[in-house]
Amino acid sequence: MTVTTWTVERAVEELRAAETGRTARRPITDDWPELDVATAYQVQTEFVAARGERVIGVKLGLTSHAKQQRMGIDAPLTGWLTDGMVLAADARVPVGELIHPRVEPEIVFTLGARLQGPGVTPATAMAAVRTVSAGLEVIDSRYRDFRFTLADVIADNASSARFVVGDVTRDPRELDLALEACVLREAGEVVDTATGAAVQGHPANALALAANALADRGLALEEGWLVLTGGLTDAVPFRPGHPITAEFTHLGTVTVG
Ligand code: 0L1
Ligand code: MG
Repeated sequence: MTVTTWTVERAVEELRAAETGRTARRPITDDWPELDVATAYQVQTEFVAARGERVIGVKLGLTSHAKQQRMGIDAPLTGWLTDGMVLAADARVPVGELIHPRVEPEIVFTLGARLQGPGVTPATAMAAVRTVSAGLEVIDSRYRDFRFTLADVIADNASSARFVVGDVTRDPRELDLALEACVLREAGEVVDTATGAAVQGHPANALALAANALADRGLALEEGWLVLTGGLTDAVPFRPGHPITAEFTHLGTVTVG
């Protein structure tokens, strides 16, 4: 009989192998059912560190009802953004480096001040925001068929892969981000619509949530960082030759092709 011991290091190796080998695996919790949320965040930190890239921000995942329902998980989570994940505007999705990418529209904050919980409110969160932009996130679960538990997806850095931020920057105090509308198109056809209210009622709530969740681990959001507040709609499977475009009311249009 072979007894396999699971550790944070082992989980990181398995996820890294799936990512670099472009081979989706079964959920880690199938083999390590004891993996809890706190340990999963340790895996996440080490998994991201293994990329050898610079952390430039934070993403929230599963902040909208549409995404929670689709993934069968009713709790938001955070992940790390690195400089290696950035795509230029109108960039091609690097399908040769990914497993099964999906694309989702995001409202993106750039922070003008450090934001540290606990006790961050939506108002104090927004006071730390320098600008708001539109974005598209390319997610790519390292798990087969995007099937996972909350602990699995936390360990997998919230399915992070790539993202693009639009070149329109606005002062968020000039806009009602709950009412900011987004039309998502695939190859020109409308596939979904949403407003910023889909993100926890208002993206400011997601930002406060991120600051307070990081504080539980002794961490903070740093000045200059980007925060992807979570997909407004469900993510659309990316098909080469079918560009995905998010058109926002005031934040401009972002495309990946
Ligand atoms: O950005 C996201 O909302 C992704 C969170 C992880 C769940 C998923 O893979 O959709
Ligand atoms: Mg997202």
